[in-house]
Amino acid sequence: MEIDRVQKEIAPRFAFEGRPVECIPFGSGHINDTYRLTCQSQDGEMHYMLQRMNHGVFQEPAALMENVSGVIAWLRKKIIACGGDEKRETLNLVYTRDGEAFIQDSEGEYWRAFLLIEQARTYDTVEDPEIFYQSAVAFGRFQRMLADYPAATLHETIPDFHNTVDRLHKFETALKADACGRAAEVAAETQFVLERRDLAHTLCDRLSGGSLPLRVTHNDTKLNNVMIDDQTGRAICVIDLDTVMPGLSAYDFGDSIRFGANTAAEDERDLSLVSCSLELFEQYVKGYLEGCAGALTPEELDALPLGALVMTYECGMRFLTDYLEGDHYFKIHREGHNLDRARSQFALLADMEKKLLQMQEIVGKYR
Ligand code: GN1
Ligand code: MG
Repeated sequence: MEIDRVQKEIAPRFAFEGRPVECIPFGSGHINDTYRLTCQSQDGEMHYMLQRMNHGVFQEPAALMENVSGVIAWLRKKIIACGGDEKRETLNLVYTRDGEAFIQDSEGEYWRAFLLIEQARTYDTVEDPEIFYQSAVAFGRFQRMLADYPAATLHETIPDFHNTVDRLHKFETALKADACGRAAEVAAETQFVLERRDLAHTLCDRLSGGSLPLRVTHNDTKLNNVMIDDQTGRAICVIDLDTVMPGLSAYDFGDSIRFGANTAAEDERDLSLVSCSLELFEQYVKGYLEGCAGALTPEELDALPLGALVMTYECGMRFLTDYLEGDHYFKIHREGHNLDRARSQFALLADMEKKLLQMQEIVGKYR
């Protein structure tokens, strides 16, 4: 059984304190496989987060881990300088017994480990608007702490990650190839995507035209990529640093809205439940602008609501592309899962389109 193997072959290679005694699947990511590892020593139990990196998605694990360790070191320095708790306010890598940031096992798989942040959790849905507000402050602050990070030293872990025009081309290629014979079934969704081709260009054009600045961004700002402290209810730590790369503030803002301001789950099948909550949108705007603390230009502030539309469009398109290609990218838990996800993203986008003006008014209130 895999967990046995993890415990016997993988865990001993890392500098964990104590003896690995339990290893259980953990978290709800769509890409990597994550485990919560318990180690027992004379001093008691220690918990770690052990991850198998998705080698298909992340083609260069060494470059990826250089980014991750560089970003962690940077955050630690800033947190310590502000008198914060660097053990809880950033991820911390556990190095291997040879001092490396990751290992490759006998089957060619790549693994890495982090300290587990205790008495804190992630949320897959917004149970309380305060949590969403907290996540916004954390992502805003994250961006501010990395504002002076030497961006040129960052490797592009996934080239063209939020290049929406490129995502559109990839969708069209998948549609044409129709590798699984699913194109006919998704005619309505295809039409929805193609009717909105202009949307793919909006942010990309502003970036290439120079009106929006390139910043160091997280690029995967889902609510469940922030740890919330059980006791205080405050967001303490931004996790999932795999896609930290140069990007637009509107991407980070927009992806948070796509996931967290949705009144339904990302993969909801009952589309009547899907909508963009303007109350949650407002909470996020308030928190994000507080966290960014004046760092955004007027053009960036203007682009935030559009970021929500573009990220929702792009993500729906990515799910649909993966469905057409046979579900090789995002983990699925049921037949048609990626199609369900795509449909719910498009329902959300349709609702956002009706609310764009109101979103702009809300940003206006806090800028
Ligand atoms: C993936 O790994 P996870 O679940 O946090 C994906 C994001 C998508 C998201 C959709 C590296 O994030 O880009 O927005 O799923 N990450 C990667 O839920 O592709
Ligand atoms: Mg994640």
